[in-house]
Amino acid sequence: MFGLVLAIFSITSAITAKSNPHPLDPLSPTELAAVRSAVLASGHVVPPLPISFHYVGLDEPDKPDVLSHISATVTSGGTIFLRHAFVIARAGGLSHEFRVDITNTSAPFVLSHGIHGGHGFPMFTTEEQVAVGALLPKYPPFVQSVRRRGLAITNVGCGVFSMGWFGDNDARRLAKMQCFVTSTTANFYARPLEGVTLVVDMEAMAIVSYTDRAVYTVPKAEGTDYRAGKAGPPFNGPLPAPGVVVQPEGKGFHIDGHVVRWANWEFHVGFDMRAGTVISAASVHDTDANVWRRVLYRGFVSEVFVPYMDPEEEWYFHTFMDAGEYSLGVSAVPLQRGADCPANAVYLDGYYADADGKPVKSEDVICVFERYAGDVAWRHTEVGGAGEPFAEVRPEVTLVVRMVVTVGNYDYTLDWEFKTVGSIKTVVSLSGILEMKAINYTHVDQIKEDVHGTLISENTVGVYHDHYITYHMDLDIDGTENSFVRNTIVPKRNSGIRATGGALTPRRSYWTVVSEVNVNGAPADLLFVNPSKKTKIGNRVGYRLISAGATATSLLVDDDYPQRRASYTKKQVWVTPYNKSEKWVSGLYAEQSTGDDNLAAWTKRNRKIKDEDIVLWYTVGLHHIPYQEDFPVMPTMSGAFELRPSNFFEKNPLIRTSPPGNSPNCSCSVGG
Ligand SMILES: *[C@@H]1O[C@H](CO)[C@@H](O)[C@H](O)[C@H]1NC(C)=O
Ligand SMILES: *[C@@H]1O[C@H](CO)[C@@H](O)[C@H](O)[C@H]1NC(C)=O
Ligand SMILES: *[C@@H]1O[C@H](CO)[C@@H](O)[C@H](O)[C@H]1NC(C)=O
Ligand SMILES: *[C@@H]1O[C@H](CO)[C@@H](O)[C@H](O)[C@H]1NC(C)=O
Ligand SMILES: [Cu+2]
Repeated sequence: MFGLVLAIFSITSAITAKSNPHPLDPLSPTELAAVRSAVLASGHVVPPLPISFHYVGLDEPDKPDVLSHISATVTSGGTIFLRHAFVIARAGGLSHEFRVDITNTSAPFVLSHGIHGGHGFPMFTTEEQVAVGALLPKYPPFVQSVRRRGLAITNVGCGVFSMGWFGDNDARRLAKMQCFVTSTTANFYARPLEGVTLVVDMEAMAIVSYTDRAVYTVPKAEGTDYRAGKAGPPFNGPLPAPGVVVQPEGKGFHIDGHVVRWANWEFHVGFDMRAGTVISAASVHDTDANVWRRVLYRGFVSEVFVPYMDPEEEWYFHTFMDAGEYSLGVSAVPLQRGADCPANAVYLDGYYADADGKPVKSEDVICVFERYAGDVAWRHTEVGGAGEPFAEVRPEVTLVVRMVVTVGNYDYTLDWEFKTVGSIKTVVSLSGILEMKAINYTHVDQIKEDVHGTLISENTVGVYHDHYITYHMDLDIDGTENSFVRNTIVPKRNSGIRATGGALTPRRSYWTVVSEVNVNGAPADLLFVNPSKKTKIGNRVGYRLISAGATATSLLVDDDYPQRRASYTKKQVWVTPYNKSEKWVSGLYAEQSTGDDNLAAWTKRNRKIKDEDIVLWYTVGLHHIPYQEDFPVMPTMSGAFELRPSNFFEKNPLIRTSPPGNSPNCSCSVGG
């Protein structure tokens, strides 16, 4: 949510050469290095002008080319693709955009160069957040404020808080800084130096304004540290160690480069600095027809918007865009083996560019594992038929691709779960530490005014806030041209169904389904259908969207500034025609954005979405009212949605899954 950066990064020395990458493969360390040298050699930014790289990522080939590659690889070796990168770098107070050809990494060159003329700025770099923090101990008014609170400057640390946009025309790249007492507990978020706010110029690396509005008691350190060995005793009795996973026949999936094959699924796993995990070209095998059928062209988290509900001076601007301001990929952390992922997981690394443009390896940032949680995919026990009673049961085994992103205090676990029934389920789980406000109150009875949160400990308020995790889901249901259909459930009064004899049957009411192409309205199934593909008995081939909790939408007024920047959070579902450059729901330049380049602004063009290549934008939304159990660390809360085949297969595809027969002790399948 904000970056108090204490991380240490390892710079890769080992360079992995790869001869023929998949067109959607993320940039390799060699390619990242080639991008850097091409940009520096281009002459667009002449040394000694300092340049900092804020985004470097794959500029993927056009969709028809990628699709023809994917179908070509099935039969032949596939074509060799031009490899292009997209770069946003800051130099001379400007945001430079480069497109770089890195097909031959020994001879990379800049294809195009431009300067961003609109509102907003690229994501912060880790390095500038560290550098700006180093200014504070040398700033006399701040040293004075720290002393006034009876603290030593060495015991205080500050974080960079994006400051949003509140209608001003200041063209500078600014940020705010707020501070914490970092000594005596690892949980410095619980010990804010409330009342002190600095404004820093990220370009000039200078403090431009300073406020020490009021002194508040710093909450005590006792009881805040959550590290094992610091938090106890007493403890509950030990739980059995997790990760007891028995796979006597080995793993059921294969990873070839970035392509994962498992059960009836095949898909590509990529990594992007801004989005984190990118799932591409997911196809499901139709066993009856013996063909691979496309489902999802590209899916990723496009933005995580987190507005706080405290309008006071130190808090009103806490309206973070974690992807567009802090980078989810850069914030992805090494997964802890056997704890973040089970013992049977396989780990993948990610690579991104640091501020100097050099490749950074992020080790073990993605894990892939088969999950069996003791649940059932389908079952039936037959006792009523002829012959012996019998049971048929198929256990639910799924494949999970996981990343954990720690943006300052918050930890987001982002899962993509593939199911043999043909579903893709997306789960986001929130944990970590609340943003806390220091207050002089120690008991609820002392509070007479709205403190904009819950008193969760003495002198500590957990401030009300929202989380909006918006996914970009370019669905290609059995082909590119899809339509969005709403199967609305309509209650009816029985006024026409008559029994023999002419009188109405005794039923007074029922509900039925009306199909329409419309996004708003009553309870409904939302479907993505391929109008040119029908099942044998004539139903339109489709997938439906199932929300699994976390359906909050924004309650801010339309003309509130954070709401203008994230105006798309008023609706949970948006559908747009595919446009390669519309990836970032909050706009390409989200930091200090004004909302003129977000999803809601694009849709004003009123483009056709019927029988087109369409994209679903889905927001998992949570209103977060803190409770005392959220202190000193938060137990996990989750939100999810699922895309499930709906008249896509001729029948339940699980009929084609065999019972777990090779397990010697299993008696799950008797009879037939
Ligand atoms: C790549 O560039 C290098 C350096 O210019 C050149 O020697 C080499 O032949 C190029 N390779 C290909 C495949 O074009
Ligand atoms: C909070 O308490 C401290 C210590 O008693 C006091 O100095 C300060 O003025 C109080 N702050 C407010 C805003 O009341
Ligand atoms: C694609 O999106 C960009 C950015 O929103 C826009 O400038 C461009 O006009 C769009 N292209 C089409 C064909 O709609
Ligand atoms: C299978 O059954 C045998 C005999 O009852 C037992 O020793 C063994 O532990 C069982 N294996 C599993 C995986 O449950
Ligand atoms: Cu929260």
